[in-house]
Amino acid sequence: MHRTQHQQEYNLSRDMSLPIIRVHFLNKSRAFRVLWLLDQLKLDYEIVPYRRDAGFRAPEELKKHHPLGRSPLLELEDRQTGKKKILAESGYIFQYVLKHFDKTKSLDNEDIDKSEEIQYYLHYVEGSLQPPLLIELLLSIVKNASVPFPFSYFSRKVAEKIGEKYSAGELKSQLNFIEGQIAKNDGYLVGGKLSAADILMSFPLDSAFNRQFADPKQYPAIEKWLKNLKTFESYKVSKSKAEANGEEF
Ligand SMILES: N[C@@H](CCC(=O)N[C@@H](CS)C(=O)NCC(=O)O)C(=O)O
Repeated sequence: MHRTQHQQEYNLSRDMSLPIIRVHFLNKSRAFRVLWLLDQLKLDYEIVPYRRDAGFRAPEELKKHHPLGRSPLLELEDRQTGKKKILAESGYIFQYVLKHFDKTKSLDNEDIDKSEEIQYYLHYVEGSLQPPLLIELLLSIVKNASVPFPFSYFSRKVAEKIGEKYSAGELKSQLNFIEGQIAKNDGYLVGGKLSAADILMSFPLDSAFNRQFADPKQYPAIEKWLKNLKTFESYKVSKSKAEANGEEF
């Protein structure tokens, strides 16, 4: 069964009716998970690398492909006509790839309820989980900014208050929710097996721990889940491709 599934995916990657797939990949960004999604599906793709500037922003070249100039972008080029399509938004990119390139539903689920749960996470990740993380990131920049005294005292206090009143508590309740989901789904987000939801959700949760916005010891199921995800061969393959394109882990 396992072998057949791999064989089908392998054939799919050689299918010349598939478009040429290019990932517009910014270092230190959400884009890594798109590489991982494609590698897990054994799809052929090219990487177009971009480096963040000194202000940690994406370079202007990205705007040539999409007006918002954000990464990831997924470019699909029709092999016959040369017509190109650009997809933005990680959740939408995942949804598109599942629909068009995961014919065996290896990262989706045959069970309709479970498939819907996966879709839910594709929206949840950017709609609900990222906002408190972004606020925590901005507050940590304010707290660590080199501002002269006494302004530094006030800016730090304001940042701490916003954190206490909103983002830290909000993040905690979201992490508790995710912790419970993983615990009751045998170590994965949906249906006790790897799905697109795990791949997409790994980035914000890994960043939350790495940036010390949350203590992994308080979320043992999430910590174990992240460790397990990093053992997948596809994860290692994507990681080495990302490193070859300037990423530092
Ligand atoms: N909601 C978008 C967010 C895209 C986004 O903000 N990407 C960041 C990288 S993680 C980016 O390109 N930042 C560069 C910049 O804003 O200049 C998605 O899910 O793809």
